[in-house]
This record gives sequence, C-alpha cells and structure tokens, in this order.
Amino acid sequence: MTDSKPRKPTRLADQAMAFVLAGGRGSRLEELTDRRAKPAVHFGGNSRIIDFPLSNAYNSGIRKMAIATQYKAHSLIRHMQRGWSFFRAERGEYLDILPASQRVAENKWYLGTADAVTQNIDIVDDYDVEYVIILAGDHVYKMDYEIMLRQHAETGADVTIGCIEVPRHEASAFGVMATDASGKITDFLEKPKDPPSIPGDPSQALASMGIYVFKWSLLRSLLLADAEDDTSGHDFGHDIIPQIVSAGGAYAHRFSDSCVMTGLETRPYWRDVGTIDAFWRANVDLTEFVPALDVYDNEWAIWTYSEQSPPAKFIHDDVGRRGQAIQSLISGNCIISGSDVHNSLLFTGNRVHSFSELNEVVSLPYVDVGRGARLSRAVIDSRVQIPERLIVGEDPEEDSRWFRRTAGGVTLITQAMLDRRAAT
Ligand code: ADQ
Ligand code: ADP
Repeated sequence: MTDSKPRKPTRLADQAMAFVLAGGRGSRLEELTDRRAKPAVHFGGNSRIIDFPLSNAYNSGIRKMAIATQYKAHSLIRHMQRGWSFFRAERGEYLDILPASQRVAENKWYLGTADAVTQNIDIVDDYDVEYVIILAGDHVYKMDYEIMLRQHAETGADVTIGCIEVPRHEASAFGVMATDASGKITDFLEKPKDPPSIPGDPSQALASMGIYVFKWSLLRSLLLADAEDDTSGHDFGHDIIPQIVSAGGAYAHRFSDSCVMTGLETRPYWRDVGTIDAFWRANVDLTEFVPALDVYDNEWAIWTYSEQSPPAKFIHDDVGRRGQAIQSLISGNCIISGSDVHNSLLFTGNRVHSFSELNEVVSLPYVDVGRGARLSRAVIDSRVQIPERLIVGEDPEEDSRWFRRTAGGVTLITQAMLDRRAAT
C-alpha cells in the first residue's frame, strides 16, 4: 500500500521487542492446518493470520521481532522469508525465525509457550531491549502495542496482560481474570470450566488475549526459575501468569484502550479464527456493505507478502454468459468466466469456469472451479480442483459423506477429500 507511512519508532518502542508464539497447530481448524500452522492460514484475500500481529508490531514502531515456530512451519517460514525480509540489521532492525529443536538440545521441542522463550534467552539478550511483548501468532485484530507498553512502563507492573470482554459462554477457551478498580488482576484462571463473569454483567467475562508485556530482566529470571521446576508445564497461561497474579504484580490492559479503528468500524475487532466456522464467518463478513473489520485502512496497513499478479478479470464465456462477482472480494490473478460469484472471498489465482455459481464461499489461492459447479457456504483449501458440476451446500447428508461439514453448516473441501470421492 503506497499511501501508508509506518510511524517512526518512539524511544519506548525502540526499547522493546515482540516475541511471537507461532508454534501451535490450531487443531480446531481441522484439515486447514494439516499442512500449515494456524498462523500461516490465509485470511482476508492477501494476508495470512500472522501478518496481523506482525503488522501491529511494525506499525507500533517495533523493529525487533522473533517468531517461534514448531508445528508444520514450512508454509509459515516461506511466507516470512518472502514478505518480512525487509528488516535491516545495520539500522538496528531484526526479525529472527526460531524453529524448535534447533538450539539448546537437538530434538527438543518447545515444551510450552514459556519454554519457547526460555530456549532462546541468548537471542533475546542479544537484542539488548528493556521490554518484551509476548504475542500469539493466531488472532486477527489491529492494535497499537505502544499504548500498552506505555501503560506497563508507567505503572511499573511485573506483567501487563492485554484483555477483552467476551461472552461468558465462550470464555472457557481463554485465561479469565478479575480486576480491582486500579486494573490490578486479583484472580486468574486458565481455561476455567465455569468462567466467572464481570461484576454487574453476568453475560460477559474478561479474557486474556495472550498478549503480555514484561521487563526482560524480570521475565528472564522467571523463565530460568521455571525451567528448573519439574512440576511446571512451562506455559505462560498455566504456569507463569498465575504465579505473578498471586504475587500481586499483574495488571490488565483493556484492548479498547489501544485498538486501532477507522471511521467505518463501530467496535473493537478481535477474532480468534480458530474453528472452520469462525474462519469462514470472519472472511465472509468482509464482503458486507459495512464490514466489522476495515482491511482498506491505509493508516494501519496489514503488511504481507503478495505475489506480483495480473488484475482480476471478469469475462463472458463462449456463449456470451457474463462472468460477475457481486458483494465479493476478488484477489489478483483470478478469472471469473461466465459464472456468478456472490458474497464470497477469493484469494489469489482462482479460476471460476462457466455455468458455475459460488455463494458465501471462501476460496484459498489457486483453486479451480470446474464448469457447472454450484457451491455455497464452503471453505476451499488452496490448489483444489473442483470437478465439473460438483454441488455443495444443498444436501447436508451428501456433503458430510465426502467433505467436512461443521456444526454451523459450513463445508470444508480439500483435495484429499475430492480424491477419495473420485476413487469410490
Ligand atoms: P491458547 O491460545 O490456548 O491460550 P496456546 O495454545 O498456548 O494458548 O497458544 C498461544 C500461542 O502460542 C499460539 O499462537 C500458538 O500458536 C503458540 N504456541 C503454542 N504452543 C507453542 C509452542 N510449544 N511453541 C511455540 N509456540 C507455541 C492462550 C493463553 C490464554 C489466552 C489465550 C488467548 O494461555 O490465557 O486467553 O491464549 O487466545
Ligand atoms: P499455503 O496455501 O499455506 O501456501 P501450500 O498449499 O502451497 O500452502 O502448501 C502448504 C504446505 O504443504 C507446504 O509446506 C507445502 O510444501 C506442502 N504441500 C503442498 N502440497 C502438498 C501435497 N500435495 N502433499 C503434501 N504436502 C504438500
């Protein structure tokens, strides 16, 4: 995006690094994460999920970043190399990719999220920073971390934790906290079965976003002690954070204080696109007249690797039938020929052939939709060849027979599923 100018790092941002945890599988994304880690999953047309925390860090003026990878990291590492290789050491900018089992001992995976940092203590030492911002690589949101950093520096907390209100019935998937009037965290439960609600609002709970700011000297000593503790799972949410909360040193930072919004967005946007239903919904939502997330925000660009590609093209087929896309996001190098696309999001390089119809479809890069196919409420994995006249989204029983149909009525289609179907 040519019009956007990232902010110059402030003194505080200059003293901080972002440590991004990108090693988890995200198993609730099912076959979408069979070949790639969740942070590498595509989102919104051009980007991948990890581009959101990395762009947030970059736009917040942070120029030192490390990314811990572990599970199926190839697609993620390739994306990082192509899209995030503009950091220049001579300007004090660093971006290190830290695969597990490369360092401390051979064949030693990161035992938990805290261990992913512990195994790289020497690298963080080399960055020579005062603050470390720990981020998860698997959420979609726009946030100015500098504001959270400032809160941390001003309050002198041991840890500052980013938090957001979520419906109480969804809160079991998160760390849930209680705070006092000063924002001090008085109680913290990691993924409680019966989450406590916010005082005065029984329908909402205060959830950790998995974003933590520490002084490096303090985190470093906590990690060294944790590494010696055989009873620890070496995880931030289970082990490190509860310990600091008990000692009274943890403070909450409200996402609403630092979320970045354009005039179009009416409320803070943060999504854990961790299930097929949530992934489909968040992508299809972008096709709405007034979307909840503005991806056309030049002031807070989402930086990514994007292929050089010719423009999307819409053409008549040989009998003069129009190729058209309505209320849809169509990426570069797509050709919609003699077919109808509605409320759908097509990533780079899709081909949609004559007489086919797509409705509320999220189609990853290089999908080819054969003639006469009719697909609705579907997610299609990258490089899938949809056979001619395939119908999906009209007969739940038939869809479940070959594909993965979710509780929310979304069908996930991969090439392996189509190959199995073709073989029977
Ligand atoms: P979860 O998201 O369930 O909860 P976790 O599975 O530990 O936590 O993942 C956090 C991040 O670390 C993810 O980005 C994941 O990819 C990565 N990760 C997981 N295991 C890793 C490993 N061994 N090495 C490197 N990276 C790894 C956490 C907190 C909750 C909080 C939610 C918010 O524990 O308190 O509410 O995040 O989503
Ligand atoms: P993405 O859509 O994430 O760019 P690709 O579909 O190109 O990824 O591939 C994701 C990962 O799976 C990469 O590590 C790639 O090398 C690997 N891969 C791609 N196609 C296959 C295949 N048919 N079988 C096994 N692995 C594959």
